[in-house]
Amino acid sequence: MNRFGIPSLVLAMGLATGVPSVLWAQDGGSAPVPVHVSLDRVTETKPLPNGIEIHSGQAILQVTALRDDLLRVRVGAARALPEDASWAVLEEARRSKIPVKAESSGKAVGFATGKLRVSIQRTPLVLTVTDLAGNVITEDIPEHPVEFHGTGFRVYKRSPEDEHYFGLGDKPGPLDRRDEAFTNWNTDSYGWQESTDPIYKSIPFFMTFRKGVAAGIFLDNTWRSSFDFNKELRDGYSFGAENGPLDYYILYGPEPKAVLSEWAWMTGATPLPPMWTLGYQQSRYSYYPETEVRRIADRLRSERIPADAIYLDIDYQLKNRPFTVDPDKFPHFDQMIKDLKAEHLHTILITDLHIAKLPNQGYKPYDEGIAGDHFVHNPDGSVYSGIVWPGPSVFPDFTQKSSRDWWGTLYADFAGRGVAGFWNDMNEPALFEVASKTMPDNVQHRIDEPGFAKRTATHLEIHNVFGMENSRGTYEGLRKISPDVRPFVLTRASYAGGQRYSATWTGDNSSTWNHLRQTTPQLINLGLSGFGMSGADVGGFAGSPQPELLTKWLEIAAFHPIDRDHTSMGTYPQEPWEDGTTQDLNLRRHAIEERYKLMSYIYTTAEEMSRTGIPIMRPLFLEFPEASKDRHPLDLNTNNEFLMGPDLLVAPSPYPDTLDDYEAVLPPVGWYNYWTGEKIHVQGQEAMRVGNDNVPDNDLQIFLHPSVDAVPVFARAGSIIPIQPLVQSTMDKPEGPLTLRVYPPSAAGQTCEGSLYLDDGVSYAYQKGQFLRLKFSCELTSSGLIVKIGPREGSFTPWWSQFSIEVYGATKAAASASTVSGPVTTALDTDHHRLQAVIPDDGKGAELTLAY
Ligand code: NBV
Repeated sequence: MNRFGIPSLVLAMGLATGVPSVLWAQDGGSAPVPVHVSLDRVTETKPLPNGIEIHSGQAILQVTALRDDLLRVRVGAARALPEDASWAVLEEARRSKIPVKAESSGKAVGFATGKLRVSIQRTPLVLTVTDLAGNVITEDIPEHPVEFHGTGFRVYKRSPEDEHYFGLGDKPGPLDRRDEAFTNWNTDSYGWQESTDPIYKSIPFFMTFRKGVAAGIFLDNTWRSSFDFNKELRDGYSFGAENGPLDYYILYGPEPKAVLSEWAWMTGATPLPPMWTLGYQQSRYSYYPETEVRRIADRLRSERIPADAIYLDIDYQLKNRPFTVDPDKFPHFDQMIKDLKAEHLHTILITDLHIAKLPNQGYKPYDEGIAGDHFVHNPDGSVYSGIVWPGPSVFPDFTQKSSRDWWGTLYADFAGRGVAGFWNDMNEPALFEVASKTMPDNVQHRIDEPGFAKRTATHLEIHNVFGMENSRGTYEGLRKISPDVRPFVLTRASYAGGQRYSATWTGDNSSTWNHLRQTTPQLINLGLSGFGMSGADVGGFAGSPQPELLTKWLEIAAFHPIDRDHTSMGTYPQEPWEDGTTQDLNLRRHAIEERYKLMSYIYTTAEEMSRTGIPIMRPLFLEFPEASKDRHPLDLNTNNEFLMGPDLLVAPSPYPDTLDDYEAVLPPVGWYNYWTGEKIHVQGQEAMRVGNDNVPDNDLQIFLHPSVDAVPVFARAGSIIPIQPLVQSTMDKPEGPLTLRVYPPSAAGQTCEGSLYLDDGVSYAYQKGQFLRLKFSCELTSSGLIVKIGPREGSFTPWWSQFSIEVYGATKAAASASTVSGPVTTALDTDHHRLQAVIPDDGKGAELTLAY
């Protein structure tokens, strides 16, 4: 056996003969199953209007073009292609077709789209995809043809040494997946570490990036799958699964953002989140009784820690039974939710999927579920039960639409009582008292789903998609219960495409500096896998953080998509006012306040994500794919930096527990210190142009001195960032003007841009035009700066009536300032390196001309 469980003898036979080989085994006397199929040469070709079909003996390989930049490859071992169905890829995307131009030569056959060229060499069979500029996007390895062994398969691709790999969901470890190997099998991983694999999610999608050219590969297979980047073969990567369809997609950039937009086109983008979910969230396992929840809420307000949500973990329930409330611990549950709402705090409840097995006890989720036959079965047809928090429990059959729909109805009661969000934990699914930590492999699920053939499937096939379908049931149920309210669902397990239904977090991390450090690669890779609404337990789940660690974590997480402080049972209290000096409290508060001041910017970024699939938290190479000399991903030089949205670069120390100076990389566009407003002077940088071969790598680096005070943040030269007056909750109306921080570009003639998106933050009225979109720009001239604000788009009326325009990098007072209505007064603030002018906003747009 080699490391993928393939018998070596079989492998050797297939490789040695060089002909398509098929060995047959009898599967318990029923249909024969090919034990070894190797697609090593083309025996027949069939052009298709949208691609090509190839036969290699019994095996069929079909490559089709869904778009000019998106291909699908399906392979069947024995005369038939796998079922054309998917949990991840939207029906419209799978049905999409474009006509292609067939191409053939003596040696190869293939086709071309408007952006890609597909070539299949006849002997040995090698599939190569190049772009029209000749860049190889992906290429089979001739010595390692696509092979099936029994029910499993493996695909090998060439891996040039300067190619890098990103994505694969929440897997811990470095940002670049190169030189690592991974398994997909959703696993409850309390206390996971940097080397733990697998953990909670399976997202078999990764992005390749080489010399500024990005592409994506998605293996649409829910069985246990594995990915190997340069471990088995130094110059190759491979992917495979132990069963199920060989069905993969090739996404072409060349810009990495284009790959993400295609991914969103295929699998859906993160929906526009309710604005309050971008606020600070307070959690722990568990706040109870009711008086404790009220104490936390009151303390958040009295300490003036801005916050939008409080979580109730499992202990609010009666004997851990989902969809119940313990009346002793929470005697006035409904009133408590109302009171929290009056304090502008939303309540989020955990609702695990394991339903207590309580026959004849009037427990509605069990009784209804049994009556409707909604729980998964044992092979003998009886209802499967296993032990989780409530004791013996049964599990909804989420791959059956009717059962998902029923699950969704369970939320009507809590939603009606004012609960604002729901948390789906333990949905790998996690089971107690069994070595596998999950259901037995032979548990029977029913697939009864539009687009799929109706059939039963074993747990082996459904396991990795179970959590996603759980969150889907929750999300779709909430959509029906309150059609005009945007749901908030937080899931722990998921599969590719799960971002359509739910936000996620990185599970049970630990209160260590290394885990804080780990948040950057992990959240970036989640974003590159589609999950742009994600967070890590701030302060760490397992254990209790040192005071400085909690402070630093809150400082950094203020720039993460989700900012939720959460900790385990039995740990020291971890709220921002706990365990630390007054200075710690002030710094923690200040970090959260900054997030609230940035809310318009964060929300604008979230709206962009909902349209384009570009995540809130971004690696540097996503915005600056051409920035380094040899066009390698800039992030490989940085360790811990990330971008929040397009314009803010956050540069925490790679070793946050040390006091040593460290190097940060600033992409060559010019930057301002976000905190002080000062222009950063990097030698030679202002003259640099992105994509210029003369970019000297070492000049992109600056040295930073770590300090507990704040994490270094830089604003991109050429950006305009909206800042709003501080509020204590997104439900508060900000008082005062909307500030536009203008960070001028580096040279006269250059421009800057920015935008703002706003709506009511909670409903779908924006889909009927009730939104506000503003576009900002500026132009640096030889005599000053012109700032332009476009007219309002959409019918939503904002809270402000004035703009406060702050131009950064200013060193002297303006000689003159005016709008079309006449001269404007300006003020120079040398401490903050800015010139400020306040102008009215009548909704029609404005132009401020500054001379200095
Ligand atoms: O529900 C309790 C916890 C929860 O706080 C945590 O965030 C989850 O990841 N849950 C796991 C169950 C067991 C924790 C040991």
